[in-house]
Amino acid sequence: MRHALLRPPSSSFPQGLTTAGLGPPDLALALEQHKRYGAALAACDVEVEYLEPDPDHPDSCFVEDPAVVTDRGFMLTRPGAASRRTEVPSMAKALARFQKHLPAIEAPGTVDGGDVCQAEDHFWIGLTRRTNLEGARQLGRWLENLGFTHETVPMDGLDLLHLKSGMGYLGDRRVATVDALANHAAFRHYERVRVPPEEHYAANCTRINDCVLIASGHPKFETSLRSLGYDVVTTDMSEFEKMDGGISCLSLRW
Ligand code: CIR
Repeated sequence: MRHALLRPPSSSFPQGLTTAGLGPPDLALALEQHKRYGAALAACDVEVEYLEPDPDHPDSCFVEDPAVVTDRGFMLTRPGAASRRTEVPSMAKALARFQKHLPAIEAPGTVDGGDVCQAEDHFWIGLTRRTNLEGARQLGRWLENLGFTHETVPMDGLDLLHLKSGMGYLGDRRVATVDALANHAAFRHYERVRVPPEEHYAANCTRINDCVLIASGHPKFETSLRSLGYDVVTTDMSEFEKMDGGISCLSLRW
């Protein structure tokens, strides 16, 4: 992994979508945390590029959702939340420098990048309120053409915004998961690393080169990862958690 694309939160960040019930975010602190997040990625040996803040789109710092990026190609999504669909044109502009023709999920399909998790040559696609079956079908066809395999992970009845709100791929055929996803058939061939219920927010973790990036303040999960030999990098995410965002959503990485 060499590149990461980030977009700082803008003045409208506190008006974004949220179900967290944790109160309004502090914008100045969010900007500080975003800077530290970028520095954490750079410490994991990734070149970090910043897009301009976009006050017309309060959720636009969650750059993971309007695109799916792989080392074989990029695709634009069609986010499940109507207020986020107009984030796609500016993401298209940002990614056009890397790939001339950008395919996109088309209506009535919807996909949020937060529902898409890569494990080597395989992709899990969460079916949630944000990603529907038609979107997963379109994404799956595109992935197959690039030589990847894929499967859907139905998430009815689970209290999770996105697939990656409850799990993260750690590399080495290991998946960090909350209990609600741990026994899902999709992960049966992988070693599961349990994220304890009181630390469930940390399940949205991401492997970057030799590091695993997790939200700070989750000591049990951090200890499990360290005992497996991972180089754990922590960063404070409190203001993004208030807006339902986790570690993976703040960057596109490839
Ligand atoms: C939303 O509801 O769309 C944003 N407030 C949070 C998106 C988080 N994105 C992600 O987990 N990939």
